[in-house]
Amino acid sequence: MRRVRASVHRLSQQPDWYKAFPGIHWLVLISLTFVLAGTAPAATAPTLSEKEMADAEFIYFDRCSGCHGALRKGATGPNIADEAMLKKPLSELETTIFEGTDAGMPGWGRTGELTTEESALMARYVQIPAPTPPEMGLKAMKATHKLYVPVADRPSKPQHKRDIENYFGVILRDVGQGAIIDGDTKELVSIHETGHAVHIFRASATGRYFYTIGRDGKVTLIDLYEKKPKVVAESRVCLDARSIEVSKYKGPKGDFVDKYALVGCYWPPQMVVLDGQTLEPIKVISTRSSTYDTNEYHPEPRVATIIASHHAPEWVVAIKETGMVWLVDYSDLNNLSMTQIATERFLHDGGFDATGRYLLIAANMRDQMVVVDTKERKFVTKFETGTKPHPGRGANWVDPEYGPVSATTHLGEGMIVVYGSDPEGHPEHAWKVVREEETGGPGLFLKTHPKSDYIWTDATLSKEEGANQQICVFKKADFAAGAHCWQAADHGKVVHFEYNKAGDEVWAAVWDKEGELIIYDDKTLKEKARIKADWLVTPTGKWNVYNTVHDIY
Ligand code: DHE
Repeated sequence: MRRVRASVHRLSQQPDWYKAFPGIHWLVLISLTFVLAGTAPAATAPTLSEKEMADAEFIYFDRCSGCHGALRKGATGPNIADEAMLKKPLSELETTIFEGTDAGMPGWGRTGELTTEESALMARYVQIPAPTPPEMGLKAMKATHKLYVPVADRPSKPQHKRDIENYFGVILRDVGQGAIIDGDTKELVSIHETGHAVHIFRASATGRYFYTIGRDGKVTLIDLYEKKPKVVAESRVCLDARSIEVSKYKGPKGDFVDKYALVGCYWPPQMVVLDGQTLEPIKVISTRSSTYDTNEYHPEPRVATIIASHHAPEWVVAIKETGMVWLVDYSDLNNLSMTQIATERFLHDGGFDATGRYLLIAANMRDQMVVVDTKERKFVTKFETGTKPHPGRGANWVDPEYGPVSATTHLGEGMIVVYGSDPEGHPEHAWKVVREEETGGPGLFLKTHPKSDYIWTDATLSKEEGANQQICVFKKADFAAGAHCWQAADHGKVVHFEYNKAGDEVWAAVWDKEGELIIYDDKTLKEKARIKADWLVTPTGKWNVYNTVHDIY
């Protein structure tokens, strides 16, 4: 078996945001001053050269801050502030960083992403105080805004014969690019520069555009009407980001379809409203606030999943560290109103039930799923599943015994947990765990389709040799029979699934420098096609336009 090669992204190729915000560099000096002035928390705090500090800061932003937070206060990963890390021997920290943990932390050295020297550097880095990254306000965001094609100059209908609704947007993670593939012909249609370690695509409510968000906060708007899809606008609105969503509401309170986009930042802790057609940044909403339970101020509440309500002109926004779900009303941005719903910490990813009314979000550090009613606009309940639930958008189907159900996989254990999600028709099972079965190992995503007989699960985080290259499916009609698994690849890690528009094909990615997309027939589970190409570098997430517009999962 081949091992995952070192990430394509080298330290010498720092992303634009790193160069564009020289404030990052003063952090180096401040941190060094702390250490040299002897104000570091203990005499044993290591010292780092300016270069080591710059390298470590970059690696931390790139690989660690997503789980541990820019200020290292913890979320999906534990608090790794310097005070606690100084109590641990350097050798133990090095091993953890290199090998990973059973709780779901990747072995950065084991998987080839960090060298032994880089793992050792990061062990020393976490023993010194966390530098605070700079802020970013509207003026700085507007300076990055580029409108390549004004709305009036865009075509009024598709300039090609392809079926846009069966386009797939595919993340090419380590090269910061997004590919668009024709789901009918499996041809590459276009490739776009979408930002450092680009995270997700979302289709606009009309399906005409794809929006992408890079981890560096770069947003792109890709027009699918063009003969070859074209980036018509871009902006950079955060230093660290994961989520984006559009406004979808059309109703008595107005027509907001594709009027706005909302970007959720990890740093600075804020969300940013942009014009949905031009990506001009309009409004910054800070998330600095207090935790739902202890009511203590948190300096870094990050924006996790965002999903547009179908019932009101609102975005449902998960505020990770405070455990609050904010309903952000976009109908009057000057007189902004928000409803803040107390749920559970630390919120991460989620999606709707089959009716589009209830939002199910993982509070993964509390091993719980929380349920929010977007029609009544209130908290419903929360319940335990397994170790660190991670549903992605989730999966909804009708169980022969329990009626409509939804499910999640887990970062911390190889288990799929199924719960009732039909409080009207099957109140006795609603929001209660009704089934659980072993998967191929700790995983990230599951997916199904209303027309499918199966639920697909990955085991991307499994540490067992080869297990992270497996796919396991469960039969809806006979779930208790357990998983049917097979080896889908002999290199890299298999991750994330998406259906085609017709709902009869499933696409999975082989996450590797020499990446692949495997396409299965959903009825026979047989491989139909395998896309291999030199442009297919580290593919991960993938989104079909039709399914994304209609919240089908
Ligand atoms: Fe993701 C969704 C955050 C690592 C692939 N990821 C999300 C969302 C958040 C998030 C908040 C929900 C967005 C939304 O709904 O608007 N992801 C994070 C992290 O903080 C984390 C754990 C660590 C990090 O440093 O970024 C992380 N994510 C990863 C990966 O390593 C993955 C597997 C590969 C990659 O490309 O980076 C990855 N995340 C995804 C995918 C989705 C996602 C494919 C969307 C799932 C969907 O079906 O819509």
